Amino acid sequence: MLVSCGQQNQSSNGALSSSAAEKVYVAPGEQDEYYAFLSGGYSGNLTVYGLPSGRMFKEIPVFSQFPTSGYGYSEETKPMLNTSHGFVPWDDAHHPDISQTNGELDGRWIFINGNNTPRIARINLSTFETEEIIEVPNSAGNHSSSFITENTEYVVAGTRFSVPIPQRDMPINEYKSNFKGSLSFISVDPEHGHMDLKFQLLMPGFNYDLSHPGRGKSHGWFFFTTYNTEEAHTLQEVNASQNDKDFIAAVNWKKIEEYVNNGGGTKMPANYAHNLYDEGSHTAMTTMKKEVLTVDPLKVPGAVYFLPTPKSPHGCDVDPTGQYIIGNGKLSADLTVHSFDKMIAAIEAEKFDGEAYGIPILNFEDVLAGQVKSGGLGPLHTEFDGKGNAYTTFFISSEVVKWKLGTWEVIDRKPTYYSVGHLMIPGGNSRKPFGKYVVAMNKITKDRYLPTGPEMEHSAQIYDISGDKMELIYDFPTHGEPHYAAGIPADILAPKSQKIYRLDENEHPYAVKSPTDSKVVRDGNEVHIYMSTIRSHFTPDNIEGIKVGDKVYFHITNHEQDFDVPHGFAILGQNSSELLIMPGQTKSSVWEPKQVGVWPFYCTDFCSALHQEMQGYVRVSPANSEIELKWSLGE
Ligand code: RUQ
Ligand code: CUA
Repeated sequence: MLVSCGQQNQSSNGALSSSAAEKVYVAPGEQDEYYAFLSGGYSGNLTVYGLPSGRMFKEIPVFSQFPTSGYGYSEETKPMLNTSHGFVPWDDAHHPDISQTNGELDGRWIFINGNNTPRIARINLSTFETEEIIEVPNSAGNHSSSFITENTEYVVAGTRFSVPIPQRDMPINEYKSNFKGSLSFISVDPEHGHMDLKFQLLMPGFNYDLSHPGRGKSHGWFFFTTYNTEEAHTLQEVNASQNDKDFIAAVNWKKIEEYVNNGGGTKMPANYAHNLYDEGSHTAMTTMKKEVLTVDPLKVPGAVYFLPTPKSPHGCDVDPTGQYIIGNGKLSADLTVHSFDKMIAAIEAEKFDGEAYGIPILNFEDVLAGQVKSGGLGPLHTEFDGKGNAYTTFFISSEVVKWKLGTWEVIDRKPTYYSVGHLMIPGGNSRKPFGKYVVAMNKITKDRYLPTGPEMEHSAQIYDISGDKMELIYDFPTHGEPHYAAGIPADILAPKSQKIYRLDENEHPYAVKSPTDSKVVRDGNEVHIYMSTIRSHFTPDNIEGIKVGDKVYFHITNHEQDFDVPHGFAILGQNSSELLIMPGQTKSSVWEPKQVGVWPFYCTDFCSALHQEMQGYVRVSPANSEIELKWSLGE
């Protein structure tokens, strides 16, 4: 810590004394080498950056309403935010993970978890749009999520807080041995990516903090760190730190899958939302699911084991070979590395050190591969470069420590500014990492940027890790609070990025394929306006016959078929956001005029030299007026 503080004072020239500036400089017109997707934490979103430039390309709305695009405000996207608790337009998103094939990034989708109202989202990596959100029942603080198995068979979601399952009214102090922790395995359809909650493992009432899949030799297993094995229900900061060791839970999901496929498990009533966005109609639909298949681990012998791990471990990371499982005890200085081979040998020899709620506990020494005497404080997360090295973050001593797998020796350490949480190497959670850069995501910014009042954006730092020693080369502010991130080479994603939606493939029920089909239809007090738009007008742009008390739906189809030419739409007094409509897309907004008058609407996206002319009027008459519906353009 003292070392890092000493270096900190010289950091302004420290980082730039080498050729650091050159290493991050992506000249105007040039493109970055990697995409980095940073979770937005309490923004509920996902942000897209370029590496090494640190330039932010886009914010993708996921669990939060987003006026910039109208996500969560438009009629088509509102259903994405439905849950069993009603419309929940916010969440806390932590861990993005990119889909894989044979343990390598395939760049089809990225998944991310919502913690607070447990949900998992899937984002399409050619449209960069959220396509699906599934709620996770029987979960609370969905934190050990959303990590995927090496052929994207499952996206896995573990509960952080244990709760009564099913939920019921009971005294809090009866937590111990009554509350349970659910680990959910959500299958992913290999062709379309559609998610389905296949089974839920009901575990003892610990906190399940983080998780990662086995890979290579350990494919078929999943590992979860636990804390609060004390099962304390109050003053956790003291009461959940009593045990010298907690566990990593090793789950053989292949075994459970087989059990379930043979009719095993118990169906339990549940209530959770499954929201799916349809590409053809550009519209999301919610289905409420009523049942979940639960599995009692004791009914599947050989499926779940506990690996003792010191001291309230946080991160749970698996190296690219699948051999080493690293548990970072956040209250311990040393890192614990378990060996998959040793774990299997101990299981086969049935060498157990007792059990917890019937689940066998392995001997710490039997499964230990080694310990890294890190010299750091507060280890949290580990990533890998694919060259036999691991990189671990230390929150308290604010540093990244590089160490060698197998010999456990520390090779290098560099300070972060300050209090780093996760770190990310593109592909660092796969069989094939791209070990050129590591991005550290920090919790405290303080003096790094110009002050902006009491709150500063969080910061991220890029280190060049191509040599033996890490080199800090860049520092940039982030959006929300990024926890984990996922990176991927640009040449996997960029070529398949979608440019437009084809108008002839638009299946939206209110789409207007030709401006001559534009119309206004009244149905009681509901009015549907079928509108089209192209540079630089709306069709129609004058509408009369609307009355106070009407519910007016604007359904707008963007007739552009050119890359990067969205049009926007907003009308005075609208109780939601604008819309941003992509070429070929139809989007809808509701307006309930409350006052008579002539109200303007306009395009919100500066789309052409005549963008300011892109406007129209709606005449609103008293509720009892006899004015006929009438619409026109150019009359
Ligand atoms: S967490 S800073 Cu939400 Cu992944 Cu460890
Ligand atoms: Cu269309 Cu501005």
